[in-house]
Amino acid sequence: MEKGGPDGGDGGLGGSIFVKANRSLNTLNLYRSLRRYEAERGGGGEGNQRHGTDGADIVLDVPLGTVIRDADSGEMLAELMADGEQVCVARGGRGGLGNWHFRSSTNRTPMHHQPGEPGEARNLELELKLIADVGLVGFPNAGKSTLVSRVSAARPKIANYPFTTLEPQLGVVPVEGGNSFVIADIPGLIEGAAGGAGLGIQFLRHVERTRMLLHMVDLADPMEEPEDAVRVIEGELKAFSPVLFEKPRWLVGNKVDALQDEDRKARFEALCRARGQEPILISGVTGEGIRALVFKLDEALTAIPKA
Ligand SMILES: Nc1nc2c(ncn2[C@@H]2O[C@H](COP(=O)(O)OP(=O)(O)OP(=O)(O)O)[C@@H](O)[C@H]2O)c(=O)[nH]1
Ligand SMILES: [Mg+2]
Repeated sequence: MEKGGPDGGDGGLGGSIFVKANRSLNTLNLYRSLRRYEAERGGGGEGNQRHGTDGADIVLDVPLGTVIRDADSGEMLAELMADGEQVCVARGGRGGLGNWHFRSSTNRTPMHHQPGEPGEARNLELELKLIADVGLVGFPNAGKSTLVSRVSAARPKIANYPFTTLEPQLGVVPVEGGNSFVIADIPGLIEGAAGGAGLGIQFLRHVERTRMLLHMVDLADPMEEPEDAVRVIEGELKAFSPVLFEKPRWLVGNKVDALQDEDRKARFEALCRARGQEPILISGVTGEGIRALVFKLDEALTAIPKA
């Protein structure tokens, strides 16, 4: 300052990084490609007592159900469950104090300043746990995605070969009368999935918190016996988690429009009855039995508390 001391203003705050739950998202795909985020630096203080501008924050939107961990320590930082919920994952640095800051009645020409402090930097791991009410399990090609496309607005890929579904997908199922519930389509399981066969069972963690499971059994496949479908899938569920295995689970016989062999259907019905379950027979293609299934699910869900 002319005829005075230094007049440097304080530096601005560095921007912080937040992670925020946004209900309109349903994947973390964005973070597969863009992996590094840096919030804006705080502006430097300037002469004439000018305060530096604060750096802008960054908000990373993620779907509900995202679990955030420190990738280095493994510590869980947050689990974002509600729309708009957010957590600061890296705090911006503090701006430095300019020499103007240190003026006083006894020191009108302060020559010192205090440097700012760097912001936090950390490696994060984001994991999406879908929060669905109903999870679909079954062999590949059983018709899981077809059912989801039939009962919800979700449009999972459907094709006549195994492992069409490579990523879990959610659908919201409207129920007549105004209710709705969320169904989760996951990749098919095969024998040995727990040991890594096929796509493995890592996708089962996406249905860990569902309230119940539907196990789709293809009744039209001449190569597939309903007894095997039940035994194999149950084995894999058990290997993955006893909690998952204990969830309410209904067998659903699919493709009744294309039965090759009535006997297979009869054996499926017997299997259901032996478990104390009323047989559920549907066709994802013609829609047979689906309205009734949605009603039954809605009714059952009202009696099962949310996880
Ligand atoms: N005839 C008949 N075909 C069906 C029915 N449901 C599904 N399909 C057919 O079965 C094939 C597999 O259907 P998807 O819905 O992709 O099966 P998925 O269980 O999701 O299979 P993955 O994703 O590979 O595990 C497709 O060709 C469907 O058109 C049905 O009710 N009747
Ligand atoms: Mg599928």
